[in-house]
Amino acid sequence: MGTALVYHEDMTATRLLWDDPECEIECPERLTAALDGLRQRGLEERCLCLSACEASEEELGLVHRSDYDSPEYIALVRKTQTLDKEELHTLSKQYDAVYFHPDTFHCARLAAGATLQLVDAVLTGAVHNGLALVRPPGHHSQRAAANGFCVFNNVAIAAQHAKQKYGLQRILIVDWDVHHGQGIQYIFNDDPSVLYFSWHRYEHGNFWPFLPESDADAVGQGRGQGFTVNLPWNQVGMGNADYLAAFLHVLLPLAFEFDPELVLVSAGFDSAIGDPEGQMQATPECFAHLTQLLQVLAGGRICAVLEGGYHLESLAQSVCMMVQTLLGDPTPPLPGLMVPCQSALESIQSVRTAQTPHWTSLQQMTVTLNRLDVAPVLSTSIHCPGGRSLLLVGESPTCVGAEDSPSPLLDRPYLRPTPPICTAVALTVPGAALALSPGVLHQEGSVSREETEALARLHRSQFQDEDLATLGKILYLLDGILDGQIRSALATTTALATAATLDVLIQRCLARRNQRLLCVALGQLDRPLDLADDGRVLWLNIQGKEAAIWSMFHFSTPLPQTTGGFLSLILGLVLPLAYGFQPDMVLMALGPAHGLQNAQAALLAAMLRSPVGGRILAVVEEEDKLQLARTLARALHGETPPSLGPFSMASPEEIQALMLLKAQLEARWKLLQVAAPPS
Ligand code: Q9C
Ligand code: ZN
Repeated sequence: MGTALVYHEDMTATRLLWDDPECEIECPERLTAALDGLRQRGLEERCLCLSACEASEEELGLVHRSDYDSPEYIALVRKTQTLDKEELHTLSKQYDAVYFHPDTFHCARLAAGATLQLVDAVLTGAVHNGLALVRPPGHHSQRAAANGFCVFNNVAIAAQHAKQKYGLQRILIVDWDVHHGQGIQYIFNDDPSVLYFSWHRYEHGNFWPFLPESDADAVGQGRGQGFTVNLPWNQVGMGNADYLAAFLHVLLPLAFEFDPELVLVSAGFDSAIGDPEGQMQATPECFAHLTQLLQVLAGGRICAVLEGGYHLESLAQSVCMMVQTLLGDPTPPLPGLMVPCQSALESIQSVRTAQTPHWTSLQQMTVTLNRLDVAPVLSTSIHCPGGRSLLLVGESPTCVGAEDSPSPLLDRPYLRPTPPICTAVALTVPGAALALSPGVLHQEGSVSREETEALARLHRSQFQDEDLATLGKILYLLDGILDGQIRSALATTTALATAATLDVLIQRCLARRNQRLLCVALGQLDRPLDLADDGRVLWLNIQGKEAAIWSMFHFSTPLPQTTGGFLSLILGLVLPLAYGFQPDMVLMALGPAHGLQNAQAALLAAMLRSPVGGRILAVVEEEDKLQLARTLARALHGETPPSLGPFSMASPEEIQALMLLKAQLEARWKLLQVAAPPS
């Protein structure tokens, strides 16, 4: 099971035959640049490469079927094969931002066919996921019209195919191209089986294709209401924090509630830095993170299909980022301050408001908002480790346009050799034969007895002899992660030793000059008494009934009992904090009475991997059934976590606790915001 890459060289054939500044950016080099990038980084050879075949006219007809009023669109495109240059030019001018070439029909059929092959490969289980590298793109194409360089709507055809041939009932389309895929929106406007999400440069309607239906208040029609989700960007210069905020606060809550069986990505990279069309600022690494966040959905069944992307270097790097993430490589760190801009927050707020009538996960948040007595913010000037400048309350930055040359941001050597990717497991349970997945290894090494004892001295009373042996093994795992020898690890501890173990691990991390450590402690694990509050450790305890806040770095929150509440906790609190803090590693400890179900623990671990590049050490008490350890080890290793079960709405108490905490922490952790502060 791996990643498919679907391509055919013939798709480089179509090109612009006359002068047209608007269309010249859609050039054959887009495909060769992307493919060269994949080859140079050794990514192509790690994929299952499939050679694209043309879609049949019957398959194209899944979307481009004729009706009584309009002439046959497919026949019209077929005819372009025989037209001369002048006739092609004349026909092209009848559409908005389109050019035809004698090879257009062949290329467009290959593009649609490649997309169908990818969906077949994923839905038959031949691969986990994949990318179709295609030209021409598809998302602007409409039932009987070419538009915006698009001839046939590759992704829409694939969605219809998945419904018809495989009986799928819920398909999510994520369109991260910088333009609105209005073609996809029209095709599924009244269809509740396809959830279409698009963000796009909009500038209050002043950017192509200048449509009112690209705004946030277009939500679909009839039974399809709420299944079109538009997030219009009203300024250029949106960056990594803005894109992440959109995923955490808009797309993912709805996607979890929708519970798709397949995710199709209209993967346009004109939303990346350097692109002349988009003028945005998101760096290529951002697409690794967006991809990994989607991997928890639909059992990891992701089919990405190239749409736009016109800065060749930025396009190639972004494609590589996506493919290496599909292959399971850890996410690289995201550069930049994790602070969404004012305009992005306004857009996020407007789409959440427009979608609230249609989504329980958004309704639960507004129920208590009005009744919330927001306590005064603790402090607005917090020491910031690592010398990064801090923004104070109310200071959301405004977005800036792309610099003339994005090269400083494209030149970073973020394609380091990939460290060995493995998850190590150390178990205290004697003889526990834990059937592990490939790539998950049993680890028997240990830090020396002397060193372990020295580290444990402060907590000596709490360590029995056998606990010390366990501690030595766990410290060995921790060192392995810090040294980059292993990616993530799981260890079991004996009863009562978890809290003391956690203390020692924290001290060890700090002593090893870790810049920042995120501790997620579940259950009855008290905050270590000597825990420094200098911003190097972010301590989040999930337990009990009440939220408590000691500082901007130390706080606790109850464990929600509903799936809705649990998802809000992860998407609305834990991940924004983790992305804002940018830790070097995560310690995740499941202590006494943690109350987490296996699927919840797995989802938490799986999603924490993204902000920390996979560097997680999980510690579990051995009383927990071994099934928990197994599920957790798999999630740490990158397998898609099991489903949480049916969506249940959060209780008012759960939301109240979450909102209170968020309201106080927002001053320091700007990614928590879901609305723009009053300006
Ligand atoms: N400067 C795709 O990315 N021209 N199509 C807009 C605004 C049309 C984009 C002009 C852009 C079409 C697939
Ligand atoms: Zn585009």
